[in-house]
Amino acid sequence: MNRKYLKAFLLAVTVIAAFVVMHYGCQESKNLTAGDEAGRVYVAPGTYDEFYLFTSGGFSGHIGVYGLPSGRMFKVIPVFSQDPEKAWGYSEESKPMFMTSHGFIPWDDAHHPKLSQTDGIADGRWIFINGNNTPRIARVDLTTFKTAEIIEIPNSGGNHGSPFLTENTEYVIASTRFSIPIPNKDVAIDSYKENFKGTISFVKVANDGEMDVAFQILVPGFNYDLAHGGKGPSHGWAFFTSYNTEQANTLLEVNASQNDKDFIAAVNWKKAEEYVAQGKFKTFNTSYFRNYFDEKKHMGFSEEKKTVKVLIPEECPGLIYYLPTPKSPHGVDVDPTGEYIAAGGKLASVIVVHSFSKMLKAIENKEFETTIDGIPVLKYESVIGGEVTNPGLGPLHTEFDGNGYGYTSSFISSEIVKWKIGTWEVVDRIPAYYSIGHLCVPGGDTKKPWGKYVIALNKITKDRYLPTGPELTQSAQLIDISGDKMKLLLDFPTIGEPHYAQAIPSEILMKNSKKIYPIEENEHPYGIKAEKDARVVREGNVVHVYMSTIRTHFAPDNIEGIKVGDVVYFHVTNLEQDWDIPHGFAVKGMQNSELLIMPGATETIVWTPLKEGIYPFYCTDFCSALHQEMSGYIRVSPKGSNVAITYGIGK
Ligand code: RUQ
Ligand code: CUA
Repeated sequence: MNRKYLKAFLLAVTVIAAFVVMHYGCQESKNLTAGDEAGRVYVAPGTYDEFYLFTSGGFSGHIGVYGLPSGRMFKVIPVFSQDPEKAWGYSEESKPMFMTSHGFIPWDDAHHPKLSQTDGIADGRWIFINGNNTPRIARVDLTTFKTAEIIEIPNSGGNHGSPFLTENTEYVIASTRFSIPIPNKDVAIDSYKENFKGTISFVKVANDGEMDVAFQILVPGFNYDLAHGGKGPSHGWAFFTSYNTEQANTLLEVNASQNDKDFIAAVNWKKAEEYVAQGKFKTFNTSYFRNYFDEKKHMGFSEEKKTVKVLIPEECPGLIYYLPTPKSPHGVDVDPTGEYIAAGGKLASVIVVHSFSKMLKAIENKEFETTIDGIPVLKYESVIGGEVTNPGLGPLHTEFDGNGYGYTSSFISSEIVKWKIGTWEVVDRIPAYYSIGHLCVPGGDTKKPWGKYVIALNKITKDRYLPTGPELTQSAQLIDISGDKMKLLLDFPTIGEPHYAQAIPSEILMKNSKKIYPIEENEHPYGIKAEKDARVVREGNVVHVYMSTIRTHFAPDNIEGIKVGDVVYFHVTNLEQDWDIPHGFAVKGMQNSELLIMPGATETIVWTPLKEGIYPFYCTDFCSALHQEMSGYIRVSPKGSNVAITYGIGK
């Protein structure tokens, strides 16, 4: 080969290499606009300035939606709690969403919002949240910001350790806060040790979001607290903290704080899938409900399920291991690389960080301390990756910034502590006002955190805000983490008690936000497509009012022939096809909430008039200059009167 050819050859090699690198590089940084068939959006890690923040409402049962960095509230999404503003839990269509095996339950305690993920990165399709009290998981659609599905978790005494996710939203996971007899039965409470058990549940999420309890694992009767799915190398595993390994059933504050170490349960869910496929499960009879909202029919549906697959650890070797963890651990958080599992300890003075690779080695070498109900307990020294030794008092939860640092909330000393992964040294700390519970870094529990901020979610705000009677607001604090030193930027109050929160760049959600429901796609059985179809139909003592709204009138707006004791269904269709033009509907003396009907939707509310007379009704949402004119009258006649049904508008 002469010189000239050699040169040309080398040039060609370089060009090909550059092309390969570029191509590979592109594959690596899938950007915002790319999506797969399931509609998942990939988001390049990078810098974003604006975020949506979703906070749990705790005992309010809602999700709060805020903007970051402004801290301004945009919306309250009713999930487990009735909301008369949106008729959530009052309208006929939404009532099925509250069905459980205990009947209609219009409230729950919502703790942990969790954004759906693809490749371990939040993808903006849905946000899940747990109902802690009557065990449930909800899925909220992030195109409509509306609760789309609620599934009850069977064989559970309370759903706190939930709804954490596996890397591609294969499963939402859940663990029992309280152990109970499984199946539940009437036993003496002090037979706890003999009769009470816990469960860990894996709820399958289909491509369209539909949830289904795939299997459960029966575990010893401890209290299971929080959870996280593995990622990267630990994808395929999920981690659950437990406390009360003493199995106390009274005065837990003393009796459940005896053991020096409790456990993190490490579950190999890929192995669980194999066991299920091999038929190694027991079928338990039970009852639980799945409720979902059909966006075309504009209606919720409820179905009861009667069996669930349960795996027993003793019969499934390799399914689950216990990692000893000091003093009633609370949060369990996996770092972006998937190697480190950080445990909060409500009563601990160190943050214990387990190493996933050491755990695998310890399992391989059978470095077990003992076995509990078929679950090997690994040796503490064999799994420990490091200890952060001065994290303040009562470390609870950790999030990560993607630059090699962890941020831990310490409840008792009321601060956020920043520490370095690997050296475990504390590099910065900032006080929280006061009593911080969870904290949130945008993407801080994913493979590629967006960083920039940490949000402190505080329980107590005494002397921070104007007094509001015996109860003061809870609050969030926005802290800049872009430099070496954390900097407090802003305080803002939150609705309910924020436990956890999740944030996602606004760009991802904004463009998917739904503006209207196309009226031609409205399949509500009592919906109408045009004002001319508005009518009133009597069927015995049931009256159906097919009503329409458009700026600025109802059709019909005069209705006669209703009688005391009738059951009147108002099916109100909003014919508007413009963004942000809902109409409201309220009747004087109706023992119910208003309706707030979105453009193109139909909603139904029931009224049983108790007294004869004239009843005004009106639109509650200031929709145009003639909003005050948007009203009508219903005439109610005595029972047995012969006033015929008549209705109309403009006559
Ligand atoms: S829990 S802090 Cu559900 Cu930590 Cu509230
Ligand atoms: Cu419609 Cu006000």
